[in-house]
Amino acid sequence: MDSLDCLIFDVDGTIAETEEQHRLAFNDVFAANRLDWVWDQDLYRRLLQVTGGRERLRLWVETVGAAPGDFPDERIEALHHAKNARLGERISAGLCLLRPGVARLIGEARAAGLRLAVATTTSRVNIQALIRATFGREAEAVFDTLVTGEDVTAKKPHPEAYLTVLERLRLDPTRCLVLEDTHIGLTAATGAGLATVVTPSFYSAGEDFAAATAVLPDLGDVGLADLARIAAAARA
Ligand code: XBP
Repeated sequence: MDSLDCLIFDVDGTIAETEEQHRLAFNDVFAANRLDWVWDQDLYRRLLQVTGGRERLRLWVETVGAAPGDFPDERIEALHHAKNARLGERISAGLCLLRPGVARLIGEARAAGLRLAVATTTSRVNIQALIRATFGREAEAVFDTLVTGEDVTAKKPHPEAYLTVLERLRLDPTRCLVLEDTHIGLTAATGAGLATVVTPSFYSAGEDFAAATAVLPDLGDVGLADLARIAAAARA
């Protein structure tokens, strides 16, 4: 394709509305561990300002003023691991559907010879579970590279995840387009010099997307040619 070599997808909120399932999985694990914590949607929206489930949990423990020593790193790690296992069950049960247009665009991009990448701060097992449940294939077979939370030292809004995609696939940033859903993700992508289309999600609606190349309600009516035009206009 003339103006595009690669589409780079964020995961949570962009490929699918997964954040609500993350929230419910956290709550399941809190209850199973007799922790008197319930994250409602308003609270979770605020907690999402910290990317990474482990980091979010650590911030929460500090916020509630838990006794020092009650939550060493190993306990946070165990809770986070249990949350991802619970999330995996929810995803396998079909509770996370792809957002409109995502599967079609991925197919169109592949057919046109574009490369496909993921840049996410979520754990690798989560994207693997999501792609298995929704595409019936392994994530590594759908995307040319997956940069996940385990692959970076600085999570979004730091641009490292996007810079790592560019480096791994040896891409020219001006010939790529990012699909994101949050202000934090947009900051990470633009920080790497990438044009970005934002499709706001349940938890990010109303955030500041002024830095986006385009803001669209979803990808349902968007073809690859539309994305190529958006990328070309960003370069002009
Ligand atoms: C969104 C996130 C993630 C998930 C939690 O990432 O902030 O941290 O909420 O995932 P992105 P983990 O939008 O970059 O996909 O618990 O696996 O860290």
